[in-house]
Amino acid sequence: MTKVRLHRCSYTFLHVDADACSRLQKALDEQGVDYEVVKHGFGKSQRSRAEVVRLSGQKYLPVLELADGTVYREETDDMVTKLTTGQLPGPTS
Ligand SMILES: N[C@@H](CCC(=O)N[C@@H](CS)C(=O)NCC(=O)O)C(=O)O
Repeated sequence: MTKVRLHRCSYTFLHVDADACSRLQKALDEQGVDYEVVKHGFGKSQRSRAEVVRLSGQKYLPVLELADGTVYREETDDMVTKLTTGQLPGPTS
């Protein structure tokens, strides 16, 4: 098992709920999950998000890599709901 990895956009100075990555990061903090941040540029193209596409099959962030290596991406509000209700598809520690 490894630490959870939060793949998020590089706009880490945005702490507003309009920002999807910030919403999930805030929820991880509130749940006390130990995670590391992996930043990706705010690219709009498939090419500039090649690493995200390779990992998750699509280009949007945030993406979570859970402690068992499971890669998880859905609409952010669904990710937050599953995190807070213990329904993530893998462990957080
Ligand atoms: N509706 C999506 C929006 C996700 C989203 O827009 N994420 C931003 C980063 S915070 C992104 O990846 N933007 C890249 C783009 O719009 O091409 C969600 O709630 O997950």
